[in-house]
Amino acid sequence: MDDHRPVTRPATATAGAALFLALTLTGTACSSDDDTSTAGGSSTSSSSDTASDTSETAAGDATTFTAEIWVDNWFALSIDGEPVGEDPVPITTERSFNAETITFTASYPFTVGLVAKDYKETDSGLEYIGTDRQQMGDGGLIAQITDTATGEVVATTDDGWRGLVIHRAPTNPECETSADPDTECESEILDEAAGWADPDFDDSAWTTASIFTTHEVGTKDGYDTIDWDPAAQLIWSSDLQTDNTILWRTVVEAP
Ligand SMILES: [Ca+2]
Ligand SMILES: [Ca+2]
Repeated sequence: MDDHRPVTRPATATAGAALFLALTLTGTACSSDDDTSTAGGSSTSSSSDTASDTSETAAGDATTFTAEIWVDNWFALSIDGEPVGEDPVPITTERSFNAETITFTASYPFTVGLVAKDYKETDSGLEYIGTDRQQMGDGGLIAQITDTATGEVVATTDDGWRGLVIHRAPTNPECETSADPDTECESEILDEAAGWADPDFDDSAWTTASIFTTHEVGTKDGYDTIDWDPAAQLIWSSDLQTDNTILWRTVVEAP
């Protein structure tokens, strides 16, 4: 049931690589998959001075960070345009409410790019289609990034994050109870813009995040396993239900 995303699939072609990185928790390997990894950046080996950079120490100020992320239902994380990890639990897993920890290296300032997906069975936007649980389903995201050495929280999800909805469905929510949602539900689907997670991408036209309560999101499972900083807030677009895939960006400045 995960094959109904012909629009978004090409842009997530690095998913396999990202999964590898998540499992190895390095964020340093796998730089040969596509042009995004070489164009991206400084998360592990600075691209600004290829002649001398043989490791993160060459940059002089690279720091190791720990990202803790909980998304209803799935995410992929990039730093300066380079994939560093993704939720290893497939979005198709029922009750995919796990939290994940990803370690990466970067130098300030660095750009966080995060794809967040609420589960949908098809492009109708619905889940549990054909059962008595057929519904739109809702999303939600919270994340915090910590300097691994000092323990200082240097970034949290808040209303400063900018997002772009690239899968919205159904745009006619009354189809939620349709016996044929794949025909009757309407959607708005965009491609991921090339380089959207790169530091120099212009996100000024994207909208800032909306803040939600734990009750509104219905946090559960992995959410409760993380000691969230008080500044970390649950975010999404303005619509938890119909906005299913969102690209998120924020820039982390030196504290
Ligand atoms: Ca969901
Ligand atoms: Ca939804």
